[in-house]
Amino acid sequence: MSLRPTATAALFAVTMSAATLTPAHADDVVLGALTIGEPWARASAGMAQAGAAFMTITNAGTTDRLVSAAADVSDVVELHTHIKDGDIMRMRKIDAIEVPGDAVTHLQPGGLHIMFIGLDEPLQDGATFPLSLTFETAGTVEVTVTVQGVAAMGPRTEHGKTH
Ligand SMILES: [Cu+2]
Repeated sequence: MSLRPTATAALFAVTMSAATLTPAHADDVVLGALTIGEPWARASAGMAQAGAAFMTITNAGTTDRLVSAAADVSDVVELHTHIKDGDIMRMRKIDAIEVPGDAVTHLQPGGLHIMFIGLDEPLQDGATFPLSLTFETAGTVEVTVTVQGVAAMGPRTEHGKTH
């Protein structure tokens, strides 16, 4: 049995997934081979000093890296991931978020995210703010983050507690 048809089919499947998993929305932002979909943040709970933004990044080209993010909502903006430390998921600052080619990278609660530390004021449900994203290859683009409810996407991560 030849491996070739299988490999070809797998490659096709991966390519198709990048094109079909994330339907285009009116507010998607395209930057070269990248499509940034539905950037959102969770509203601050009480006096939380930190917040996070999430989105999908669909890459129809070759592997790229998100190397920095900037916004005016906090003292510091960092790229974060979660690592498992025993039974506890902890956040960790990383230098870049890898965005593989022909794939969709999800920034989501409990995983990769953009972290806002030292919020100027609480993120209010329904508010929007500009977020600048800089990719190693594709360059810089500004997206609009929409703040959703405190419980959006489930209560899985509690940023205030893990920092
Ligand atoms: Cu974080």
